Amino acid sequence: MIWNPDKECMSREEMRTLQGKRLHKMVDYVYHNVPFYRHKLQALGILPDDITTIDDIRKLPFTTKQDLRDNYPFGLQAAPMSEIIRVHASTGTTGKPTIVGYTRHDIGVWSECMTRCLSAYGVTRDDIFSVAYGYGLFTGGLGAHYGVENLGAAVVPASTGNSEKHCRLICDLGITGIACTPSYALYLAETMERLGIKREDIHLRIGAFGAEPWTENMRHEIESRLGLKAYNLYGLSEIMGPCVSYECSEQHYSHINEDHFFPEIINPDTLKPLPMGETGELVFTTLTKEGMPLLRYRTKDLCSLTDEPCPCGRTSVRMTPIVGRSDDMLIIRGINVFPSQVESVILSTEEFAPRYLLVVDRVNNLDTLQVQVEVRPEYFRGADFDTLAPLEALEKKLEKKLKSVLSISAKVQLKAPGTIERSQGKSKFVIDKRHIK
Ligand code: DLL
Repeated sequence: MIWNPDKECMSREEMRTLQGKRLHKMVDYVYHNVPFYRHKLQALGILPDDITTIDDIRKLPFTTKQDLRDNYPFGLQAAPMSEIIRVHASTGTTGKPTIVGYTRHDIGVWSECMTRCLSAYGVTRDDIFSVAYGYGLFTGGLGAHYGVENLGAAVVPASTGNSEKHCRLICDLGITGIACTPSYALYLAETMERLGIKREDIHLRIGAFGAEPWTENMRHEIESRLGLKAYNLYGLSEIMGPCVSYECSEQHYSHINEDHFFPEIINPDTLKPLPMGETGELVFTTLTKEGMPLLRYRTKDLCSLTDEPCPCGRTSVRMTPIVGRSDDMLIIRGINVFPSQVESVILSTEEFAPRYLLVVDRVNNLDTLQVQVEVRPEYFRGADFDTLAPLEALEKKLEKKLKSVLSISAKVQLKAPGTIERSQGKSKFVIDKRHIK
């Protein structure tokens, strides 16, 4: 079902007119409420009245994750704190998270956009829908939750962890829909098999999967093991959370809620906009956000856009699946991890040399992270490296620190000085064995 045909099926001209009006309002709003943007616009000699159509967006400056970091925690917030009713956080590149504040209006827009996604997947008021994204600072849990409630289906806030109990509930309550990362869906399938729950015992029919890249092969595997139809759900905290784009029944790319989030594709090196169909970095401008509006935010996600009509009747621009990143961010168990975060933890611990290697793998459908790191020669005494108790304590110390910074567990493997391979050219800090691209 199309939840909001007025917006989802607007003619292209109407949509562009609406986007132009909203962009003008947005630029005026940030000019008067966010000194960071006022200074940037002033430096470019741009006044809000210079922005009248959506094509004028190309005159505006870009915003990066570094800008968010430099203005931590609330520097890019436009609304006064008295208007903020929710705060989420996402991973920063070196430890400081990105903080996003939402006004009541923002939470309303988020719920509406998330409801459009669920509706496109075929969720109805009769469904019992389990949300198994993490609840908390991560936007996945509460973001999906509000959409399900707004649609009128029954939400089961399962969150992550406690997988056995969750599997039993799926079976006992006759849960019909689920939202989680695609890798967690496979893990749940495996848990059910272990518990002896068969496909005939469960009634799942729809899955809303995202927060990490996934392939057609994964889609087929999830669908055949859980007996449901698996749909893509895309989003990012800086722009809103889950709800930015969604697949319809055609499952041919994801419709963008572009009356709220205006997409562009740029060449990440020249920053020049690319035409429809060309792959580059996805950039979003929020058109209606009050809490932390962003102009031309560089997502670092690589994909392309199409405005060809979709047989489903929606007229919105669609994005292809994410084919990679223009930075080195990894997504491990749905959590964003930057090698630079690991590096900053290592460098803040005097026993370690700045020589490390991250090994990411997928074991029984769960992502694993191993951090190999060299111990400084002065801390590395003796020949039999592996059996030295003080080094074990050191290992545990680093694991604890990494867990608190990354929010996921990493297995640390200490290495003797000089044993992590030095490369001739570019240093290789990450080995990703998962083959999900
Ligand atoms: O992952 C929001 C979300 C929650 C989306 C639940 C979908 C479902 P962040 O933690 O800020 O927000 O991470 C955003 O995750 O820039 C992409 O690199 C990646 N990502 C999110 N959805 C998808 C997807 C949430 N469907 C970053 N396919 C984004 C591929 C995705 N990558």
